[in-house]
Amino acid sequence: MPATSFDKESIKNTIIGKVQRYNGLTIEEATPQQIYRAVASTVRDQIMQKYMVAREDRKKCRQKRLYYLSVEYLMGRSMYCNMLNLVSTKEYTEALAELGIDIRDVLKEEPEPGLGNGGLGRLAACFLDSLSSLDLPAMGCTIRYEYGLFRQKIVDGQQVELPDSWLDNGNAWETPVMEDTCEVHFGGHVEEMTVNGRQQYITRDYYTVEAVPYDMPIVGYDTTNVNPLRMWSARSPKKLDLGSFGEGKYVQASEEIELAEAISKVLYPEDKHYEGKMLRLKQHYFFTSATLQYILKDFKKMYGSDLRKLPDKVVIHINDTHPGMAVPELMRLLIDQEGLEWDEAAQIVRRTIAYTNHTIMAEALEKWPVSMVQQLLPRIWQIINELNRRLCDRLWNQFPGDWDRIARMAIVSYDNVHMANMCIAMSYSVNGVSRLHGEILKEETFYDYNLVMPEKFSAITNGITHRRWLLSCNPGLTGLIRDTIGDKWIREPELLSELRPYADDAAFREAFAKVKLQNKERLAAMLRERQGVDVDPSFMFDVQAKRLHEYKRQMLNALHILVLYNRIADDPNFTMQPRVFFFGAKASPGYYRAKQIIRFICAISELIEKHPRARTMLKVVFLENYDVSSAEILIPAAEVSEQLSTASKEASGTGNMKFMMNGAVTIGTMDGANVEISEQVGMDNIYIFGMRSDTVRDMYREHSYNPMNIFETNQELRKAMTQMIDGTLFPTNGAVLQDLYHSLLMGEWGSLGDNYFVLKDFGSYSMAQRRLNNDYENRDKWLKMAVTNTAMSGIFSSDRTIEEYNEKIWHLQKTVR
Ligand code: 26Q
Repeated sequence: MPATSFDKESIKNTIIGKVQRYNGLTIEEATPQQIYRAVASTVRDQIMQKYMVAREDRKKCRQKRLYYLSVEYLMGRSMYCNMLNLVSTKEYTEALAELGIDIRDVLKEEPEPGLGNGGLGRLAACFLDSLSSLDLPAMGCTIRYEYGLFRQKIVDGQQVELPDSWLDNGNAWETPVMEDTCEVHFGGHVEEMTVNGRQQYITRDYYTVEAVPYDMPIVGYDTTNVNPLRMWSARSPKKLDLGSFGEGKYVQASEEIELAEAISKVLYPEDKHYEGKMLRLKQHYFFTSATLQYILKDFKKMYGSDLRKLPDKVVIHINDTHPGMAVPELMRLLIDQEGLEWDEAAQIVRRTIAYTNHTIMAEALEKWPVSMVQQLLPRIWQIINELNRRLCDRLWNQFPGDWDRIARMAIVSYDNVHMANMCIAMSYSVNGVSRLHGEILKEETFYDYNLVMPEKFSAITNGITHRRWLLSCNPGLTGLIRDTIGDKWIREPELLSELRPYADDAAFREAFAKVKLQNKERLAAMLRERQGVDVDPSFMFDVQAKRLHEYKRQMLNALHILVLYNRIADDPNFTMQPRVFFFGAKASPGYYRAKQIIRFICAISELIEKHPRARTMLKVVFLENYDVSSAEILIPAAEVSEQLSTASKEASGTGNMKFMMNGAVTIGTMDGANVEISEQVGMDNIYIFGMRSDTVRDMYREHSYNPMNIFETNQELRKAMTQMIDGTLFPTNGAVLQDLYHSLLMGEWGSLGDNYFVLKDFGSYSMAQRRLNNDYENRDKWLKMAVTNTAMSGIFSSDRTIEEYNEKIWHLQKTVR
């Protein structure tokens, strides 16, 4: 094995040399960005050595390979995790220190690739880390958006969106792979003809977009295994020629180029809200087609031209339905390019593709207007139509006359292509992301499919990489755990449970509390620097950080804070544990109500600041631009984790796991993975409140819920809600939150309002908060709970998740060397 770990001296010399060669400068003269680039390049050299070994291993072992397709990969910064996985953090930290550089200043220079919205994208990133660390052969595939998720600023208590141009200084980790550039075709029309007795389909008058791949190496923890993340960038095949300039066609030519390149320009900021936008469909097909072309090319190079062996050597996993065009695209390539018959091709597809569902929210289930698919992808449309015809034939035989059922299960119905139905019908595995979510998929969302093909359905609970979400982001706690139980848990995170007995060890608890306090101070310093806000680290730190959505119920939290404020303001004798409530949340720019909720939170924050006594016990901080990097500071500082989704709505949640692992205690509903968290820690170490998911589903079915009944009986809640519109929060304009207020009390389409049961669950939430507040006063009791949470979090490592996917779905062999 080649020497891949650098010692301190060689790291120092390499960095000095690179700054000299790249910039012609000494270390003292170089800017922080120049130093960052030199260090990144040094780390990359080390990874590239391993990458070469990994590619040789792959050629030798000829194992099956996983392609994980996702329109989002929320990677976060790479430098520190790469050092960690190279087991070189100490060497780099010391080498830089000897050059007079604080490693933290270097790390800050890295722009964060925010190529995702939230949970689904971050899950894909955790999966890559675990795949590499577990020596499994895989390639991540996505779009190389020039602009990631918008950067958020709060101006006058409102969200303002700014573009995220993360590529301005280049991306230190990627390499273009020009030789794998391929063409993706759009539009045109299909001509049918018979050639040598076989029906052929040729598309004419299409336009071409080139797909250029950029690979980012993902190194595993203490292994030579490196897997690429392949990011496809769109490029026009047209080059600006000066001739056309003279003919006055310059503008037209440059417009065409821009249209092609628009495909990978920007990530859509909508999370769980479907809109049939042409450009989005182009994005999805663009990266899926490029990926599939590459998969077949690589397969043929490695294993020859017998594509019937594809399912033995390739598994294509689609992260939700967004890459679902992989189904008809693989059919197209197998039939039109490789000359297979329909049935053969369909069988290969059904043995190669696996699908994960991430949401049951009806408005997020992807469907595309037939007219759009027809126009943009005429051959793909033919294939989808034929898939649908054959599926409906089969269903008709099985359920003669049952039109309703067939319409629910059809790929094409009511002039739309239903992506989930296509993915279920044409894949060999459909999985949910927590036990509860898996059950709901079978019992409700995909009830009919589960009846017909129950063997496909499973549930695999999500996970998070403990390397980023504990080792890297919480060095204090990592050090304490190492000193206490050694470091076997780093490879086998479930061994964190060896910490459990230490919950009863007073000295350990104090050490644990000391680490938490340091992390709170670190967060306080960041807030002072970034937002000019002062928080007192002796307050309890309570955090709700996730995308802004009505179903996640930031409203429940906000209304409760307003109730606490009123208790203080109305009763001079009222006291409580001083607490800071942190919110981190981006709202989709077009989601009016979500933006109103941000205004509500910011207005409560101001109201409290104006009250001299409330201010001594209560504070609300809206953390701007919540992203992976700020999560890495925020989560280790949290003592309370707010997981408030309406039961049945949050498929899993993964933030809940990150908080737990870092010793925060959860207050939450029995939803998604909260259910399994409560089983791990036991009901004494979590605050569960609210309706259970079966009750929620019954209430929806019965249309019987009327929030007005609660509004009329709960005085505290009524007062807080009234303050939304009576000028308390917005003295000059009482109407600001009118719509939000009304949404809680008045409904539309058969609902009587409050679609997510905020009022219904308020009483139970408020009681749970009361218990939590009292328990926090008992320091020993609280710390025992916190320690227990960290100790029982090992099962939520994405290493466990990936092992489960591999056992149940992928069946990959670990690389041996
Ligand atoms: C699709 C088509 C058109 C427009 C938008 C979309 C779209 C985009 C993003 C639909 C859904 C998403 C994102 C979904 C998501 O992040 N789901 C979360 O996935 C996590 C990982 O499994 C779970 O933990 C969360 O519970 C779930 O909400």
